[in-house]
Amino acid sequence: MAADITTDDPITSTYRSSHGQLQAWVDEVAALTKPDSITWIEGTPDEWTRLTDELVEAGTFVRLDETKKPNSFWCASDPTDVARVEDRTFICSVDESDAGPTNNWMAPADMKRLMTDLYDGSMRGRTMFVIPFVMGHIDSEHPMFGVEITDSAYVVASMTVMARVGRQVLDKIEATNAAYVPALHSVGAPLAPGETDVPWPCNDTKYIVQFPEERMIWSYGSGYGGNALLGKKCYSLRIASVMGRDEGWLAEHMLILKLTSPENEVKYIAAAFPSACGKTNLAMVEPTIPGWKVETLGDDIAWMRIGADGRLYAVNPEFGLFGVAPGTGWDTNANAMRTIAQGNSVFTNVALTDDGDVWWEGMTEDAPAHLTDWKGRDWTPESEELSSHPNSRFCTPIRQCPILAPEYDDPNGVPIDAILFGGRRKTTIPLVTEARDWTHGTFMGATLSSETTAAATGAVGVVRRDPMAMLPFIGYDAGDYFSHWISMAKNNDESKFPKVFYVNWFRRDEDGGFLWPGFGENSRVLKYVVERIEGKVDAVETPIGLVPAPGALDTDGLDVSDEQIAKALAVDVDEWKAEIPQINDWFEKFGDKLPAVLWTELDGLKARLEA
Ligand code: GTP
Ligand code: SPV
Ligand code: MN
Repeated sequence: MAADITTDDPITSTYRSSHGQLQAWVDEVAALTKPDSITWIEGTPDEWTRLTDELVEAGTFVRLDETKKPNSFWCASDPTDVARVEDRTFICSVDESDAGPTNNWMAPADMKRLMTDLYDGSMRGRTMFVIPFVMGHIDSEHPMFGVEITDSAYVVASMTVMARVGRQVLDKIEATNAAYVPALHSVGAPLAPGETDVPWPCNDTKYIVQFPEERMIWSYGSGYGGNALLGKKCYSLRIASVMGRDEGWLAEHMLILKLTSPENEVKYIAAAFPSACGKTNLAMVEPTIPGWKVETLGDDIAWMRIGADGRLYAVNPEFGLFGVAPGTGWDTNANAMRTIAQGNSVFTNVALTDDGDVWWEGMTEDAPAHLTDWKGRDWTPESEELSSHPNSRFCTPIRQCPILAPEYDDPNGVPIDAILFGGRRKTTIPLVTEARDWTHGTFMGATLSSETTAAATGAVGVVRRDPMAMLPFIGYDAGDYFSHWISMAKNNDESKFPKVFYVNWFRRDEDGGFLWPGFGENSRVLKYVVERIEGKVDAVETPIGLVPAPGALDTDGLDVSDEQIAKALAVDVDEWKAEIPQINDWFEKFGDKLPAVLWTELDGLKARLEA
């Protein structure tokens, strides 16, 4: 089936597509980037073996011990290429106003000129891989196809885990002459003849670019996850959010979980927390309360559409987990540990143990006596630096998750009962607050704030507004995005919509300790959410929304003082008054685009705080 091409093209290719427009694009990219050869990705186990062997040979991968992590690899990036680069990320809409005040913008023609220069010859000495992929189910009503062209074998291996890729996808694209999102990626490190490669080629110049009207992605200079695995944030959030705006659905930075009560009542919950703020952990949580069961549907991205019954249905478009490694251990996230234990995974920027396994801070209480750190240096518990980069990641197939819900395979998704917003805030934000209605819930999402994390380059621990945990991922004007959220309930039956809650696992006491134990104990908040939906427990009105009535939150068996729980739940009017001018400044950014009802929400909040 994979026939060698017989044209006078000097670049060899393993295949020529019958999809004329796709083949023309591949030819055009090859003519520009000038790779040595072109490999179309089939998605077979043999191909995975060949690729990963080559990555080991190249020094990019170290094969882990087969008895510890079968078919798995350790990888260290260039120390400068470890996270998403938000300041290098652009929404190149035709009109600048469509990118809105939260995105970087450049005119599409200017960006294309600039990047065409960068791409010219950028794949010299390398293989150009063509990865046909689909986000979500291949047999869904409207499969969401993409094709990533990349000169990075690391990206191919990672995309093979994170998305459904290969021959079957290409067959369907060709058979249906389907539209697809073209996604071009180059690490920007051409090799001169005879030049030896480095383990992690990349370029100091980086551009992560979305062309929303053309539904097209161009990425240059970085090999890191969100910058380079273009099906993930670039397609499934930035481009998909624009599609959702145009077509009446939502693409969100949300986990999806299934919660079953001791009475066997099932609820589906989606939750938006900013990067490195707890989605993977909550998606796989092991409840500490007896009889409650959580199953996983997704840990990062949810696409949500109104179903025939008027409810909001969510699917996870991804095929793998790209999770934060540090803090993941048997005590905090045993299901993630069980998932990676099955192997078939890539670990980037964690530490390597002397017996061919991986380790990171938080995996076990005691660190091994000796490690190779993420920068390849000897490491001991006495070392000054962390063994693993704070944004080091495991990349692992979601099918290996032992608590994957069977509904993961349903292309129609699951009907969402509750949406949680949350962030990392040391102060102000209580453990759980319930919105009065969808508009108030949208206000909570639109004003969501969180301390920045290592998931993006730049300062860590700085409080910023991160609306719906989508600040770096909204592919258009954020004011229009808020309007889209408001219109979802206007154009549909709000009574069938999920209830909205705002949670904060990260509030601190005077000594800097967490007030709430988090992790498995977060199941208590999930239980409260379900019991609120079912009208089984009471809540109390406060200026910011509804909070648990005394006794409504199940704290049975929790080893935390009542006083501390009260602090975690408290609505401090003075702290909230200090929040008002910040929300005001934030809203001002959006000018006329901010839905008037959000100003009304803010006015109401102000008035209630003053009362
Ligand atoms: P992205 O993949 O970047 O979108 O992040 P995520 O939201 O999936 O974050 P993840 O669940 O990987 O958590 C990031 C960090 O927060 C990890 O170090 C976790 O150990 C830590 N964390 C998660 N849940 C809790 C919690 O309930 N309490 C505390 N204190 N830390 C938590
Ligand atoms: C995030 O930063 O929110 C991630 C990791 O989930 S990345 O895919 O790199 O964006
Ligand atoms: Mn994420």
